[in-house]
Amino acid sequence: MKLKSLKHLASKKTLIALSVVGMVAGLGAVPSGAATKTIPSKGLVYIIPKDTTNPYEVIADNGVKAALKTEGWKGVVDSGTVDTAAAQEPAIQAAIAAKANAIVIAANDPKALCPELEKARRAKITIIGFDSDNYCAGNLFINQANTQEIGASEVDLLAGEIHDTGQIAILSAAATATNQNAWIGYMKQELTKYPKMTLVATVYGNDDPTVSLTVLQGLLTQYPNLAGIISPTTVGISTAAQYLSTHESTYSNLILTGLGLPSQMATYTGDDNVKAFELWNPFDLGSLAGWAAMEINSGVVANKIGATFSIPAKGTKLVEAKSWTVTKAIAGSGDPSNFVTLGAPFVFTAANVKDFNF
Ligand code: RAM
Repeated sequence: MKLKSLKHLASKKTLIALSVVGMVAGLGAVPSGAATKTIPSKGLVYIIPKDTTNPYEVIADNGVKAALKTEGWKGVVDSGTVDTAAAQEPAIQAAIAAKANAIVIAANDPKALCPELEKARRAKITIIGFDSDNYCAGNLFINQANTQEIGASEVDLLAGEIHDTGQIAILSAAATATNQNAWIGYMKQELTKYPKMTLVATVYGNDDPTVSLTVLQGLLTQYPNLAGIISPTTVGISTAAQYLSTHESTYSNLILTGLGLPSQMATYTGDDNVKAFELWNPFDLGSLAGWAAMEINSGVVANKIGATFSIPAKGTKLVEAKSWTVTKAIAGSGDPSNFVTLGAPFVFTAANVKDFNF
């Protein structure tokens, strides 16, 4: 498998996240001495992405559904079409009405959904956050990769490409998005290592391609000397890559990086503007969240610090056994959830971007 030859930017870990594509085995840890519990043969999980149209979210949702299907469970995807907390509330209410076993949710706001999620929790629904965390009681967040590492490595990537110098900007998603805001916080921290790089603006495209394009154009007009843009969202980076590729002569000195789907970025990677970007496999993120929903809901694993999820290597496509331990969020991050972290962010370049089908 080609994936195994990829090296992580900083820690040189292999692409574990991608090596578990098609994960079909269960998370099997059982606390020693405890009565063995198993996942019942049916269950219902509401999958609530940031919105139902974002291709990244669709892949992640499919990962959740695939995990659920393995055990005979059903996944219902329900959310709005804009990235707001209000657009997600009806889906939480629907999960309660349907007596779902669990909700797997990518929150558009860290706290605004807590009143509705609290109602769900009181109705004995297991709450699993994925992609973008909620700061609500009883939550377990399935993090795609170490939050600090994601933010810092994007800055390091860009710094290497612009020789640590120049004006830079961030093209983000929704202004309230927990994940983007957490990454941006760590980007700012990392930028203190690069005194000749100046963050001049952060703009928000709401994970809507049209809005992303409008705010990008505003940015380019206002800051004609930008050396780099970091877009920590697949919608933002793909919109920017497309725009810059059609205006390459004007912006040939502008470098774009961030978090992108390799399938959306392949055309642009290696052109004047895009040299490298990062991501993980959103399908695997969804799979892990799906397994967590079933295992926690049925009491196989507890949502407790130190509890371990493991994937026995019994799945036909499982390349590498891996276990995940429940931890706290990074100290000082302000995130009260318990965390399970999927893997590490990976760097895609012209040399490897075509090897990936997501
Ligand atoms: C976008 C979404 C999502 C984020 C990815 C990287 O698709 O904002 O939340 O994780 O980008």
